Amino acid sequence: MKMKLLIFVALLGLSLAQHSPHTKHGRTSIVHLFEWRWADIAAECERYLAPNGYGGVQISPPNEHIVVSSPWRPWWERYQPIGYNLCSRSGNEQELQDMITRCNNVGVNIYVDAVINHMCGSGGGEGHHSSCGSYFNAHKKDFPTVPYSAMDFNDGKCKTGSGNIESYNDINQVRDCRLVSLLDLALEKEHVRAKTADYMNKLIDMGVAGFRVDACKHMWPGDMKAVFDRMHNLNTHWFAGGSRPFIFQEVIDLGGEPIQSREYFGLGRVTEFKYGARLGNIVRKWNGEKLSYLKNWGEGWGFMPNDKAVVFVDNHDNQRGHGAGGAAIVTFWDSRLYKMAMALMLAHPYGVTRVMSSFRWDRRIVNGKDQNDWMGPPSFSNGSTKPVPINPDTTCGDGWVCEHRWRQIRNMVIFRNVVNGQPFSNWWDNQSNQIAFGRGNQGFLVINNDDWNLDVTLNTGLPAGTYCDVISGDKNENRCTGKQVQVGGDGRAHFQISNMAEDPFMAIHAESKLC
Ligand code: QV4
Ligand code: CA
Repeated sequence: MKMKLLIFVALLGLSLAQHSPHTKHGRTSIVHLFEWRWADIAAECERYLAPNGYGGVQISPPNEHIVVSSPWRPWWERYQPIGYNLCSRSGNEQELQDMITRCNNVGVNIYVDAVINHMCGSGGGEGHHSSCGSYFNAHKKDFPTVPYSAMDFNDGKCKTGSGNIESYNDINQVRDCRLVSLLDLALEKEHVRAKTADYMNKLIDMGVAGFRVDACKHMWPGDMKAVFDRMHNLNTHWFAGGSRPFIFQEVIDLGGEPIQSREYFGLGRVTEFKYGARLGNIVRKWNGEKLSYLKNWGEGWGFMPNDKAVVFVDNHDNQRGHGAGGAAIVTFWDSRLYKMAMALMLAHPYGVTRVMSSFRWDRRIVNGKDQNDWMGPPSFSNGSTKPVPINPDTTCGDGWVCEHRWRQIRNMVIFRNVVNGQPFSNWWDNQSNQIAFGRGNQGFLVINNDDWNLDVTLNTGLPAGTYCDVISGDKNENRCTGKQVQVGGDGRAHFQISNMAEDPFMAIHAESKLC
């Protein structure tokens, strides 16, 4: 009996471990540096992410991928692996290792986007048009650098006429057929399990802290478990002995499909796509939604359990109409609402938060569809990705948006670190689109998304003092560069926010208090 209990506790500990991002120094958020080169990420860890409290970086897939020339070098070519050599549009293996080392040395974790459901599209052709020039033959399903051959794919199991997923209502086809023609790996096979696990282990040994696992809806949880159970513990040069890799699984579950997020909770965290879709509707005030409805935001909205969720306002897919969420999703293109949504997410205790960092493209929406949703990162004419130049005012140049450097977003990332572990508290709303809430006695956020001014005295829960609003400015040498807030001995403070303000919200926290 006792033995059984011990085994149960051990198993629970083992699986729960893959839910921790292992972020250091009280840092809580991850940033997705979409399509950045390894050399730029290494520099960004040292010069910006560590000093500003970012806990980790989600990187684009580092493995060898197909090179697509029609359309010209789309961003999505990296979701078509042709092998596991660590040589991609972002750089080679040596640059990858240098980035992992330098980021780890300043306490910023690296999470790899692992594409293990499939290889390239069935129409990917034959030849050396891959990021390191390795030969492959999509028609014969021959990927010699792994190696994979025809018998490593699911085609025999898929029962649809096209060989592609035709209905998301049929669990078997979602998992055994091809997602948009991508050659579907047979993860039930020992050889495929061994090769995918070797790939992940190589990265773990290099020092990564975990994985964003692509297309998990399209893999059987049992097969994934077999792969993940082979994962090494994290490299003890940077992580405590016995640390399991952080796993967060891309499953798009907006409800209404037979495959549900909860099937994956045992393996790690899961992306909560309802979060950004609902939040977009709220800040846009669509369908009669209002900020006051956020009072029970989180599990109260039917989202997955807090300790299973990775949350985000937008991701690299739905910011351009791929994946899920549709037009409700707010992105850097709607910067005013975007900053507001990001502040809400970062102030609210629910989930592990991921910040999106994008590149600009020639967005051209015709009948609701972006004609240029394929466009790749800022590149030279030969297709190689441009470096990220930093302007004197700390913004990024050459088409890199760097949302993570926007003052309002960066300061809310710091806010989240300061209030970490504190309860959701002191909620106030006007039954419309003016709301406020705090996090214990450490931080307080006020938002006005109504079409009239906000003018109200609220209980902040904070100790008496003068605080800098970290949305309109910073605390700099014990002075505020933006607005100030006076909190009285009773914890109350007066707030005024114009509905015309570019940023109609304010945030104060323990570390923005003047001495
Ligand atoms: C096209 C047709 C197919 C046709 C095929 C014929 O669409 O119907 O059979 O040609 O050859 C690209 C193209 C796509 C093309 C396909 C294969 O866009 O038109 O098929 O390549 O050549 C990204 C992009 C996809 C892209 C893919 C591979 O979003 O457009 O496909 O990369 O390059 C679902 C999933 C979810 C997924 C989401 C987008 O459940 O898992 O869709 N999200 C993840 C990633 C995403 C990535 C993939 C999965 C695939 O976040 O970025 O897709 O790795 O909801
Ligand atoms: Ca599959």
